Amino acid sequence: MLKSAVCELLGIEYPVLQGGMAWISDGRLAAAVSNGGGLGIIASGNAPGSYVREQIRIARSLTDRPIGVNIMLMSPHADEVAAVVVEEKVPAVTTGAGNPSKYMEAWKAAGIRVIPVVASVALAKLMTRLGASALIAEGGESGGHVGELTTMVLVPQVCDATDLPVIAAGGIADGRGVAAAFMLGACGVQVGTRFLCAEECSVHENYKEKILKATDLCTMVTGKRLGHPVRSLRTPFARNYAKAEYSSMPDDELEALGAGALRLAAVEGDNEKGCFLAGQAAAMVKRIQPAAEIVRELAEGAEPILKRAAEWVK
Ligand code: TUI
Repeated sequence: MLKSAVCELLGIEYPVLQGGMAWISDGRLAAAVSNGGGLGIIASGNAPGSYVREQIRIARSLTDRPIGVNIMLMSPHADEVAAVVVEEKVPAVTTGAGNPSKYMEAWKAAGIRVIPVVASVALAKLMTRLGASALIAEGGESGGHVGELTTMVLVPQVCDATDLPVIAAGGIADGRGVAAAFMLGACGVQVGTRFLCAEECSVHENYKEKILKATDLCTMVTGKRLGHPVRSLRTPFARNYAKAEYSSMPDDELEALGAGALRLAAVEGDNEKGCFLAGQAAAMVKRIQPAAEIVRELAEGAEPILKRAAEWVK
């Protein structure tokens, strides 16, 4: 059985975390992942504290196992959500799209395991110094907000920069990816895109259908001009946005073009105006299946590969 320090740290069976996907990772999905032996994570996205509290309570009504909350640091409600996780005594918090330094002391004092996403060695070192419990090294193959580096080069460099457990993310959707992440020095994985097609994922059917139909070159990155690059499916919205980005459209108009597009995709399934965030591994998602089965396939799929790896050495 695939076991590592991440299992002990978080009190979970398999070293598999479900990524916090804005508008998508709710209490129901998180509970299903945790019941399957991974760590289910509720995404705060741009939602207010009251939404996050409600989802934590929903998750707790569905599982006794640990769950986590992801705090999107660019959210106008980040301060409020940061307080909610303390009040609700959430065992683990992950952060994304920024530097969580200002919250670290309060979270640690509340006994929360803090696991920031880092996209650079500098942030990995800073988070280690400030008392993070583990780090998520997320490469640009991932969906949503992306950094510059790929998983292949980021993970080993983050492992060299810290003594903390490193969880790899970005481009991992099956046991081969999990095994590769462990080979790079990680001792856990975070997976987002594959959980879009979990039975318990409440995202709109159109979203699931697009993921199932995705092929290798189906994603693209937009938003670099405004400093927030995001990877999404190559849909009419993404193409129009990319065109606008390379036009003389003023920044505020470009910003307005993107507003609300994540909700339109996840909740309304709007094929024209929605922004369908997804990682490059979308093409590797083959079917709708229970979250627990996904967790098990990821972990168990890595086992024979890691065992066989020694055969290469003569
Ligand atoms: O956060 C994510 N993925 C996301 S957040 C999101 S919501 C959103 N909506 C509109 C525009 C942008 C985002 C959708 N997907 N992943 C974690 C992640 N964090 N990836 C990269 C980073 C990151 C990048 C730079 C973390 C820290 C960082 O450093 C900032 C600093 O100040 O040092």
